[in-house]
Amino acid sequence: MAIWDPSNETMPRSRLADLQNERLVAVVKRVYDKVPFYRDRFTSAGLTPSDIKSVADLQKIPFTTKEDFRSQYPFGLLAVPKRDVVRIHCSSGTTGKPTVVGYTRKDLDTWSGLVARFLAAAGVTADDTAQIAFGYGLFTGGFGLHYGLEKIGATIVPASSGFTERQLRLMCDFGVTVLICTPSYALYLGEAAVNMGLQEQLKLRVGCFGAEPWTDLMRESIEAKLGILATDNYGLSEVIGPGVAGECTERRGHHIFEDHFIAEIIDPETGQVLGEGQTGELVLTSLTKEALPVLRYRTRDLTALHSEPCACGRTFVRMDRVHARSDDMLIIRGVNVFPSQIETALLEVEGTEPHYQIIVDRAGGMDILTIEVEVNPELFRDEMKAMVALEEALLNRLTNTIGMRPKLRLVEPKSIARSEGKAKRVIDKRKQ
Ligand code: DLL
Repeated sequence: MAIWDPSNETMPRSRLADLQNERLVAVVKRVYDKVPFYRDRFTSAGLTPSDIKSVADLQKIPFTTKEDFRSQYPFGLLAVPKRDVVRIHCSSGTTGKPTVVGYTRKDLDTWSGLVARFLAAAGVTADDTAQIAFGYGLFTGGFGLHYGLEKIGATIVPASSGFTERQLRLMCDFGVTVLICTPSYALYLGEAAVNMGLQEQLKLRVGCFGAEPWTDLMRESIEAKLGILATDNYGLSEVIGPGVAGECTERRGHHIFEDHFIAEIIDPETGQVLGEGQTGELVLTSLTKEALPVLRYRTRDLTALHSEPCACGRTFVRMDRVHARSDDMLIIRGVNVFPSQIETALLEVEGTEPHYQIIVDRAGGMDILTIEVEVNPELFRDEMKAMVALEEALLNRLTNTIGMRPKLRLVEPKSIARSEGKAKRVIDKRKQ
């Protein structure tokens, strides 16, 4: 059976179960043989690959976490020799060290096929002109969507992120019909289109958005401003990038591409596997990745699974759209940011106190990250020059650590409210 086969999407559940069993047994054997990390994990759990005979045995396998990626930085989780890796991508980690993922040539083909699947499910065809306004770089969004669209045969406008006026100009001039970006940027583009009086000139019909949570209200607003059907797709670097799951035009949850990934839902506190329809943390096992297969990866994303048939005919289970996480990771303009990264960066620069607050807000559809930090009393009394130097040093350190330039406010000693219990470091006004 082909590694990427769109007909798999409608296969009977019994055949899918056989395929998953076969692929799981093979991937377990491969990681045990090729990745010392997994061999050690299996040994510590008293397991050998022969203990995993089918998906029914999956729960015996220990979880893999983002911390494991960090401890194996950069290439410890590779299951192939480095010379077989043809691409590397990253996502930000908890301490400034990114999570590194690698792809073989075959992985890139599998990946583009998976992205093509959700694009096709959203109604994208070879007749479309698609503008990619995701950043092209270490983030999996730009390149991931690019090659998926090539597989579909759409005409690609690789605009990358930013330069909003130019984005809109290109869309009007080239008759762009499909927009690819984060939902927050889509909203921003929509608002800019209204302000620039360009709505009538836009030919957009479909949006394929992902990489961050968004509400139904936001969806309605994007659709009204851009005149499109807005669809959602889900993925994460550690598992492959975009292309883990996506909505069909029914938009009743994301179909998970189960011929390539096994999905489980666990209680984030106990690790206990939960039943259908119960909300918990999504755990994913990759079945076909060559360079970097993952077993039972804890995504930290909260969702629930549903297996009743979908009107579109796809037999894959659906997951609810993701609105929350079980850890403190923030997603700001599509970039993953952990409060602990910010704290580390702040404390590395001399002249600050360990009292700070992280404020995330949204204005004109754009996320705004502001960090307030107390300056130490001597410096605060000092002349202005020292404060300017401190501000510059902090901004550089923060930008390097989290991958975006925040707004910074240096505030007087003792001006940030002290708490008697857990400090409330993050104020996410987007949720209020
Ligand atoms: O965001 C991959 C991606 C790119 C998905 C483009 C879709 C489109 P990471 O940077 O590793 O990868 O971030 C993964 O982003 O664990 C979720 O918390 C969040 N996320 C991704 N898609 C969605 C979505 C890419 N549709 C993390 N809804 C994940 C809500 C999402 N959250």
